[in-house]
Amino acid sequence: PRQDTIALKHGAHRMGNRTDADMVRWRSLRFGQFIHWGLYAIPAGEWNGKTYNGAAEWIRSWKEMPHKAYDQLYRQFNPVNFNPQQWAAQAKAMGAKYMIITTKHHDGFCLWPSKYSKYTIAASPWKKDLLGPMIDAYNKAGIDVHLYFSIIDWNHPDYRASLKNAADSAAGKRFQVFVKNQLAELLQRYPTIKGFWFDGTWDDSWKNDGAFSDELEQYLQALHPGLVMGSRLRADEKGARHFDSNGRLMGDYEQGWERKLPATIADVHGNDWEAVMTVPENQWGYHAKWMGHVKTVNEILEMLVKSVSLNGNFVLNFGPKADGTYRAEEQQLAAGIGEWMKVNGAAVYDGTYAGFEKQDWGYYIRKSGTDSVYMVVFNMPVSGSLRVKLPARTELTGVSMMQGNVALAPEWIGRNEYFIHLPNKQQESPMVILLKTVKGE
Ligand code: FHN
Repeated sequence: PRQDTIALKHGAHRMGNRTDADMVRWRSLRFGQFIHWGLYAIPAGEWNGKTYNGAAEWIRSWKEMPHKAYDQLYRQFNPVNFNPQQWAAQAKAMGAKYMIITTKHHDGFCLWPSKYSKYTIAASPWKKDLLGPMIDAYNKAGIDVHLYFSIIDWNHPDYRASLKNAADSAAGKRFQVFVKNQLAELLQRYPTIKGFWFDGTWDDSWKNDGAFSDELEQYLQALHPGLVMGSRLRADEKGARHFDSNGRLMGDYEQGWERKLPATIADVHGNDWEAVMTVPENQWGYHAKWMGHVKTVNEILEMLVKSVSLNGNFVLNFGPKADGTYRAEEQQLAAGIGEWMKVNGAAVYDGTYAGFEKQDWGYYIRKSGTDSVYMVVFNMPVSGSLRVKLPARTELTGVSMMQGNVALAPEWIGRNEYFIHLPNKQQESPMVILLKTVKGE
């Protein structure tokens, strides 16, 4: 093992990935749904007749939107069409195995009736808890739930981006107690949750107190053993985030892949990781007018498959409307992804890096710990012949198409290389071919 050069008290505490059952489960799920839902769904990217192109959930920070006006929106939040069973059924049909919900975004509004804040769902016309019914419905559908929690809190009087004097430091200490209380409250109220998804940890006040985030991580683990928490929570004592000052990952998985994916397996350094993706370019909360490119089913599937082929999880974001329903584009996308997953999902769940030489037609995914390797074809060659190059001392013992379970006869073309000639070169969605291999002498 590599020697650390810098002595750290609050750096990484573990070498390599977690191997316990909770983490093995998280890793096997591979496909998640992200939900950004909160007061920002009311203005939906528009204020006073003007459309704001930035992320809808950031509208409070738009100079033309007065904070006072935003902070009154809770008086209108009344999702009368919220149907948690329908939400969970849509996610399940899409093939998602876990879900991450914004309990509190940067605006500070809580979707649960927190006893530590007045700025919660309890004060809205809806009055009742939103998180509890949502978590129950998802769990009943067999979907794990993780809780998104923003450290940045635009509503809390004690939140400071930086601590400039003694009064700020005192406020900062009170704020830390508040954060700890809210997180313990969430664990106590919703004991089935599998992890926290922290965000808004980039301000100096947070980065410069590595001891606190370290202690917080350990505190939460002790309250709820097995909890999965990514690398956004902590900073080391030198202010390094995600990776400590020795380059070691802090937290259970690398959480820096936002709206981007690693290019090759070398980019993930053997760590667990997760990517989170928006449907348009950069909208998380509901925006009434999506501008620019909107990702298609096949584009999303390629990102999912690529992530799994590089040992990662992929999480697709949804931004429900203020009334509790989903926009048509998101419903159609979820249904389209689900159609493909129904036939081909076996290639995704419990998938890992295959260790085969990458080919231009697409991605290999190995079913964890087995000799089954899936080829997921996104770029069909004009020839219709897919080249497969096996690692040394590996033999191909079976080739079949997932759709219809049709056996195919590979052509040996020399050394460890084969062609798989496809009967039908047309494809409207990614084709999956299952290879059975054995290790020879
Ligand atoms: O500022 C937020 C943003 O609104 C959104 O929640 C994303 C999700 O990963 N996180 C932050 C930006 O990194």
